[in-house]
Amino acid sequence: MSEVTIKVQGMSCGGCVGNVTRTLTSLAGVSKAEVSLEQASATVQYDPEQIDPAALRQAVEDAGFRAPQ
Ligand code: 9UX
Repeated sequence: MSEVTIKVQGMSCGGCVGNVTRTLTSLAGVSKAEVSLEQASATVQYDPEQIDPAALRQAVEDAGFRAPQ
């Protein structure tokens, strides 16, 4: 299992945190996601054989948020 912290911009309330958390944890290979509104970030535990940080960022973007590198 690997861990990465990605930037997540554009979250404005706890509902957004829930949306991003659900988006990330629904991905195959993701076991845990800790999303912080204050830090504008998400720390994700994932299986590097199934998914990578670029795909995590793309999923966040597809959910309507910004995930710059
Ligand atoms: Mo809050 Mo976010 O009212 O996707 S849920 S703005």
